[in-house]
Parts: sequence; C-alpha cells; structure tokens
Amino acid sequence: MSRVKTLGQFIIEKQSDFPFSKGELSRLLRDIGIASKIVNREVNKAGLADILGDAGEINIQGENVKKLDVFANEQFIAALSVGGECCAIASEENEDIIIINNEMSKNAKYVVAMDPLDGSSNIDVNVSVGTIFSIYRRTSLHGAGTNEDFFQRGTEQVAAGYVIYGSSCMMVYTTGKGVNGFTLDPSIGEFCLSHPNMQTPKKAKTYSINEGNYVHFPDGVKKYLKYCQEEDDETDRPYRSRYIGSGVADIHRNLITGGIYIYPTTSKSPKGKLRLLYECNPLAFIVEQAGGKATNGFDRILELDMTELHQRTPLFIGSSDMVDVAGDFMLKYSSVEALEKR
Ligand code: AHM
Ligand code: MG
Repeated sequence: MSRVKTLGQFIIEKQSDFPFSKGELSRLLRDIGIASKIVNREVNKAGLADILGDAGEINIQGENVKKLDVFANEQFIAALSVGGECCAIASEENEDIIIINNEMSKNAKYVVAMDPLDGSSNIDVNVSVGTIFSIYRRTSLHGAGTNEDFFQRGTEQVAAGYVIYGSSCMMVYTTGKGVNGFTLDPSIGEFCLSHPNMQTPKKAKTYSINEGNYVHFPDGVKKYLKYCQEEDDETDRPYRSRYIGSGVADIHRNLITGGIYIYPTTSKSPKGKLRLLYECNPLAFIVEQAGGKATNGFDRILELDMTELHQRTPLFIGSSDMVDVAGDFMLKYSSVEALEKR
C-alpha cells in the first residue's frame, strides 16, 4: 500500500535542513496551510453562499474588492497573528503593514508578505484563484515588526509559496531547497505530497499574456509575440497561447508543462501591474527553484531593490529558454525605451 505524506509530516521531516531552526518556520508554514484550507472551503461554496460579488469597497490599488478577498485576508491575518512566529504582515489588501504586537510575537523572527486572493476577478465565474505568500527573516531586532523588515531583496526570502484553489486545491512552496507541491485530499482534510521536487521544462511552447493590451506593449514584447506566432519547424513554432487571467493559475500551469507568463508595462500601467513584494518575488523564488527564470524584461526579479511597499514591476517568468529569448527581444527593441522611463 502506498503511504501518503502529509504537508505536516513533510515540514517536520525537512526541518533538519535547517539545523539551528527551532521550528518557527515550520509552524508558520503549517499556519498558512490551515488558513488556506479554510479559504478553500469558502471558495468551494462561493456559488452557493451569499459571498459572491463585490464587498462594495475599493482597495488601495483602486480595484473592486470581492467579499472573498476580504475573507481570505482576515483568515491569513488571524492565522499568522496567533502563532507567535510572525511580527508583521504586508498584504495586497492593506495600505500599511499590519503590526502584530502581542506577547507571543515579540520574539517572532519572521515577517510575511501576501496576496491573500490573487486573480479575484475570476471568483464570480468559477475560475481558479490563488494565494501567494513570501516569508522573510525580520531585520529589526525585536519588538513589533517594522516597515523596513519588508524592504529586502527577493533573494533574502526564506520561504515562498502559493495555494491554487482550482479543480483541486494545491499548495506549492519552497524554502530554497527545491519546490514541492501538495494536493488537498478533502476526504481527510490534509495536503498530501503529490508533486515532489517540481522541475519546470527548460524549453516549452506556451505563452501567457493579456494580448488585449497589445497596442500598449513595449516594442520588445510586440516583436517577441510575433516571434511566438511565426511558423518555424526547427523551434516548433507557432507556440500556443493560454491566459487564464489568474496569475497563480497561469504560472502553476506553466511551471508544470513549461511556458512563459508575461505582464509587461502598458501605457495604463507604466510600471507594470503586478506587485514586487507579494506577487513577483515569491513566484520568482519558486520558479527559479524549479529551474526556471524570472526577470522584469532585463534584470532578475529577485535582485530588484524594494522602494515602496506596493511597488509594481513588469514580470517575465517561466521556462528559462523562453525568458532568455523574450529578454533578447527586450534588449534589442526596448532598452532605450525602458531607460527613458527609469
Ligand atoms: P489581482 O492581484 O488584483 O488579482 O491582480 C493580479 C492578476 C494576476 O493574477 C493576473 O495574471 C493579472 O492580474 C490579470 O490582469 P489583467 O486582467 O490585466 O490581464
Ligand atoms: Mg494579485
């Protein structure tokens, strides 16, 4: 009989990778796993309960907030606040960081950045959404967490992951030693190791981008898209286009089957749309750990400097060969353009 390995068992087993760890990171990951099961339960009944539709608020990014965004935000904040391992949270839904200032957390070592419900415009139409999280060791010494604790490069992440609420619910995470995926078995209520040591194909033929914004793309992206669509037997082009509009779902698919996801600058979003701290950095960490690449078109995402909490950046992420070719097009056709905007 095959023996399943639960997320909890796996985390404990892997704790020996960190000889000086006292288990705080393991507990943090466990807390995130628990909150995501609760969010999954609500996402699954979104069509039934009175939780569909807008919550009637506009978030700090100027977007409509769905009720499930609010719910997911609250669940993750609650889970991270009680464990005593986290001293501050940065969330897409909150303009300022949430400082956790209780007896338990004053010696907490970590801060967590998260997008509690990414792709939330897809909820109303029963399409996959996700949660993204990123964990840093605090830079402040003790007491309450500070803003500065989040102003670290992506290379400093100690762990990052996402949960995809799809046809099944999966949690995928890395602590910098490879990427592992766990599928929720609803009959036992546990995430079980289903995708050990995930590796993304180096070469692939799927590209994911909102082509509706084509006229506003930088020339490098326009030329790369034409390249993807041209016929060429040697490189097996044309490639295929797949875009869900839920970043976690698009990047998860591409992680498994290979491909590139691009959210470039557009005239509407001259700095890009996605946020560095809690979208691009964690996704970049995971994809790199699986053998892929992530850039802003020119530079490695994980080495970008953080200048604002909700800073945006263009994102080119996925199979290394595809990100390299897209980068060549950017360098050739868009570097002057990009320099002018910097
Ligand atoms: P969100 O965090 O407000 O949901 O926005 C992020 C999402 C990504 O998940 C997705 O890939 C992208 O925005 C879709 O944007 P667009 O509708 O402009 O293509
Ligand atoms: Mg998001």
